[in-house]
Amino acid sequence: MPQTAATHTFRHLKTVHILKNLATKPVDLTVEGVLSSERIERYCAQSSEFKLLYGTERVTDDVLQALKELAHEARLVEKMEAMQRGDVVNKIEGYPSESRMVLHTAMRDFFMHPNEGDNAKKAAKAEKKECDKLKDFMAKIDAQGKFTTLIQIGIGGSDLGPRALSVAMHAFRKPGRQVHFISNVDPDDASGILQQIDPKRTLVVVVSKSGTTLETLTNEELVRSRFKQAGCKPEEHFISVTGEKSPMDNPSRYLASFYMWDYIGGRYSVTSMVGAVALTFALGYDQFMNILKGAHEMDRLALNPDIHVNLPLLGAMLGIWNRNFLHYQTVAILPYSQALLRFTAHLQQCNMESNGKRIDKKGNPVDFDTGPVIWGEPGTNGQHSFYQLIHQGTNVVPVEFIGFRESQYQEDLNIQGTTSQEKLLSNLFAQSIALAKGQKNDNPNKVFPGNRPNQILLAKRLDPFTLGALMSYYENKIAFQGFCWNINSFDQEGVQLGKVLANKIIDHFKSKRQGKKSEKFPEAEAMLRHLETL
Ligand code: G6Q
Repeated sequence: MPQTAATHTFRHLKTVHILKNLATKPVDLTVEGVLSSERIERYCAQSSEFKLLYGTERVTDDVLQALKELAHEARLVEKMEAMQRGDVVNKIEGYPSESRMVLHTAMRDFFMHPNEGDNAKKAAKAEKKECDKLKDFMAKIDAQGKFTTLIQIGIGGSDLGPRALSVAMHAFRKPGRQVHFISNVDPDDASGILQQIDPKRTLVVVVSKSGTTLETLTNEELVRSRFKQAGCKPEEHFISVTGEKSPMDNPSRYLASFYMWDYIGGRYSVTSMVGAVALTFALGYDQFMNILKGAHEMDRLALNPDIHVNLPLLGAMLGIWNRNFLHYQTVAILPYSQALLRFTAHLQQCNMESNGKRIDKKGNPVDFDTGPVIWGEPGTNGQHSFYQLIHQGTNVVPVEFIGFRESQYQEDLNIQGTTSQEKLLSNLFAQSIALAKGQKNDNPNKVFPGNRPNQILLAKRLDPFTLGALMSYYENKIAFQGFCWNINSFDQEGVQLGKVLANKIIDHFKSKRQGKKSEKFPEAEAMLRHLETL
């Protein structure tokens, strides 16, 4: 059967065979002279605010050409167009599945480009309405001057992205504004935050697309009860962000409600109201708009057919080379920026929930590797921790470094001839070169094998626009990889089984407390007995 964009099996694509051959003899970066300044100059792509330096990846012109052809053969840009215009791309053909559009890109598209589909335009219009509502609401909050603090309660996609961006933008906060997050159903999470705040001066935004998530509903009740104890009326402090008509869409319980829709996946929701409320409270509306503008610029780039301009596509194909042809199992994302402290955790969800899949879009098991394990921490801290394994361990870990020319606060000091920012960047470049080139030595313990692939994404300064673009770079890169593997990157069935079992165990706890009999669940009962005998 001829391969089409809709039905292709990754392994049967023509270019896959070319790449397989090329992978039998990838360039050896440890050979004297291979990692030259010309190579670093040459293997660099630049667009928007970013440069992607990939001379330290194990690629040659032939590999790049084949990756470009693979992207073309699998019609990746066409699929990105289909996603962004609002085709139903979140589905598994022939089986019950979410069957939804995927329109997070419309959340930052108030410009309505003429070639966009009606669905995308409708979604952008609906979001514009929410943004206008939010702008008015925040103007009132600012005028009142009552609230200095905001707590966001949510989990997964309703926590990780907003938290990562909020931490990343600390340097741009309005004076006196604090933002906290509560996500874990561990009661210590809420207690730890509640100790730090004054309820009278605190807004609480409860974020749940479904309005039914156990952790979020539990934490909401816990925080509501503490607010009541402190003499505050929750309906004067609590805001909800939820799906229209969800159980949380209840005006009597909230000061205000903002909406999101089923076509916004949780992990892709930070530019919707899910992130908007906390980020606008912390940074102001205009800076939140700058995040959206940066994200939008990268979304537009993701539609460019030229792989040297379309950075997310290039990043995606380099990842496919490492994953499917050099067969590496994990990817470390290592930002040389303290502000990106929580960014890798956000990307971990985005990546692993999207591309941790074992069937294709027709429900057939795949016979190739899909999404790698994603992990990481900011440098230079990581250097004093897990870099040992990356340099000399038995597993090769491709690395994606992220760096910025300037610091955010721009408060730096020249100590012994260099600023801290220069020291930070020197470390980044040193790691990249050391991983690629390695080191020969007579003492085996001092041998660095090298050929450890890595790339550097560089920008001038991590401001709201750049952060929006950086986030969108990764979102689009992940989508391209999913398109290439022909898997559905937009559902998350894999988290269901544990959730269902947890609810059964919760019922056990309840029945025991009430002295009632409950459904038999011997494995869980045995575990609970261990708990009781502690
Ligand atoms: C993300 C997932 C998941 C989700 C949370 C919270 O893509 O769907 O992480 O965001 O389970 O869900 P609610 O927003 O519905 O509470």
